[in-house]
Amino acid sequence: MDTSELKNKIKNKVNKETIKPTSTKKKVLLGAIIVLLGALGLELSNNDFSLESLLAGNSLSESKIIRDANGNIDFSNPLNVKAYCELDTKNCADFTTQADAQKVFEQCGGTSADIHRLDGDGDGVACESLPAGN
Ligand SMILES: [Ca+2]
Repeated sequence: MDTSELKNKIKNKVNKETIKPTSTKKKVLLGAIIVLLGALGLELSNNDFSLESLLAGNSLSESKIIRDANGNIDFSNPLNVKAYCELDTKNCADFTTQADAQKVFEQCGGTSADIHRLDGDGDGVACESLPAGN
């Protein structure tokens, strides 16, 4: 092995080692972007996943919203409670009726655990400003 060959070998090694961290960072960034776009896609396509739950690091299955035959969120499933009640993700504007808001408010623990702050005045009635519903 002559000197120039050795030089080249060292040069290649140095290049590899200087490039590697950057390319790993890029991969991680790209991965993060893909995950975010994927999560956004789930949200936009109105699939039953809680984006907020995903972003908080919960898995896809933990973030899935399970509904009953009538399309209502099934709070008997603990995963729904996790996806809906562990983070402040809802406002009164997210509900069509007071009854819907009341349901989430109560399922998430009512007045003592009003994570979404749906009952600002603390009287146990969530989102009084919304139409009653049924
Ligand atoms: Ca209230």
